[in-house]
Amino acid sequence: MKPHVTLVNPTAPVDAAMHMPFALLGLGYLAAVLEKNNYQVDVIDCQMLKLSLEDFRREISKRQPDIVGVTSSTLTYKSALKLVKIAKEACPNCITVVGGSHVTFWDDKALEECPEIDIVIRREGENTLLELVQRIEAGKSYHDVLGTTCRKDGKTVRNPDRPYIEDLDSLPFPARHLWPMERLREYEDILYLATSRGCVYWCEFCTTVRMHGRKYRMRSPKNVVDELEFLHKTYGAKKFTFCDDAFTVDQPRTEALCSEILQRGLKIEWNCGTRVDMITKDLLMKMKEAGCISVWFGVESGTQQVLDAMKKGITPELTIKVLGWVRELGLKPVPNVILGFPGETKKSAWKTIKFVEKIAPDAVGFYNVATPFPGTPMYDLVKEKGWLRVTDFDMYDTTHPIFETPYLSMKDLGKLREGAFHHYYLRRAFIFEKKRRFKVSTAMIIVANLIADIKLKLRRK
Ligand code: B12
Ligand code: SF4
Repeated sequence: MKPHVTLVNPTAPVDAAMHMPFALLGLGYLAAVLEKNNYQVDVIDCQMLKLSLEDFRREISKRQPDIVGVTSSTLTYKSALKLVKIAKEACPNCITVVGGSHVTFWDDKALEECPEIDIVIRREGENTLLELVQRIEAGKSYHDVLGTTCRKDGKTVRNPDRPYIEDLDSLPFPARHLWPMERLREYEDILYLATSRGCVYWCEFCTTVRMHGRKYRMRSPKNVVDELEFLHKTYGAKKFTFCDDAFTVDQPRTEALCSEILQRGLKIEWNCGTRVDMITKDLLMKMKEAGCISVWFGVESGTQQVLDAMKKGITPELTIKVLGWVRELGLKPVPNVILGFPGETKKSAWKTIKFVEKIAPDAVGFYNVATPFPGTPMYDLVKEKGWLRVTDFDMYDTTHPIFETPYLSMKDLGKLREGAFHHYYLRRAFIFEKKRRFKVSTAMIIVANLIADIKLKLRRK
């Protein structure tokens, strides 16, 4: 009989800063590949359904799958382990598999920390999971599948990596129909898609490039626009986010993608993220013409010294120039910032905050706290230097300080981040007041921000 697979998205810790739920692309692709090969597959999205552990137990008991696959980032790792344990209790004969950006670099430890995990799938999961399911169906051994780590004869075996999928067009579109799409779209009327995998840079803090490879693999413009059209026809979607880490690495492809959208007459709005050194004013103009309204940039820092330490490969001058173009063209720039990277001082952090206010005065900067995710050189450095203070992964949501260096304490880093937001909101309130346009919504944002700060302080005590 063909195995029945249930894929699971764990909940994030209660206090973590979280995004609106949506149909996750990672699980969506895995499900689509299994469906294409005629396996029965379903999804339990604990985050979206707000399921408690007991709710999950009931749900998985009802379904009794043969294979349970749980995804996990660092933030959801602990929650994923709890679900795997429950799945084994509720379906004692099931095989449990975990995958995602955390366990890829925590494979042996995950097997050690959770005896209920049978197999860890590292990096890109589609072909590995498919082979595993096929082996299980055929009753064959699955201890030597490429891209997995598992136990054999009481020992942990890390099988060699599986080569990346070269032809991304060969993948089916993510199986979004396994999520209650109507309900999801009540949260947010935006659909997410990914047009590429991997990156050509090698930033010290980044998990993605170590997950998906230091090579930019991309879908063809035709394949991407086919998906846009499909989503438009199926769900009536008009707003999209491209989740790629660096959407414009291949500029001719981005241009061709825009031409394809225009040629097919798709009236859509979209946003994307990229690097400042991989975009031109002409390309931005073309993107705007094709429906782009906002671009997210990994600005990271306003000081060259910290950018160099991050191995980011950009300069503050270039960031000023590019964000200037973005605003000039009437697009919305979203600067993403990392405060507290090793080498950061209070002085450099404030320089960055002021820098962000200068380059994007109307946008709230995304001030992340430098978080050492396993698998990154930043994690190795922080461990090696003895700077790591917080080992509870529930705190790795990029808002909580996790380590301190001789140049910056955790307390100061926390204060800097709070300071950055206060500065922004107070400045904004001031501007509104000046224009006599101070709104209730602005006041509410300030109050919400203050409450979040108080919560943060209480947690730190
Ligand atoms: C979209 C996105 C989000 C979305 C959705 C998150 C998600 N779980 O998919 C939202 C906005 C919610 C989000 C939030 C956060 N994110 Co985010 N996000 C991304 C982003 C840009 C794309 C994810 C994606 O769709 N990739 C495409 C799919 C195809 O790849 P994939 O998700 O890795 O899935 C493949 C494999 O991992 C594997 N796999 C995954 N799950 C499973 C499960 C099984 C059973 C198997 C077999 C295989 C498997 O197979 C999949 C198919 O090949 C990635 C960067 C990236 N390019 O991956 C960051 C990334 C995942 N996010 C990151 C971070 C830090 C966060 C936040 C903590 C912080 C923040 N400030 O936003 C939160 C945490 C949220 C959470 N619940 O875990 C880090 C994760 C690092 C880590 N070790 O955890 C990443 C890698 C970015 C980076 N540069 O380092 N994020
Ligand atoms: S440019 Fe972005 S995706 Fe590429 S390595 Fe740096 S942070 Fe990661």
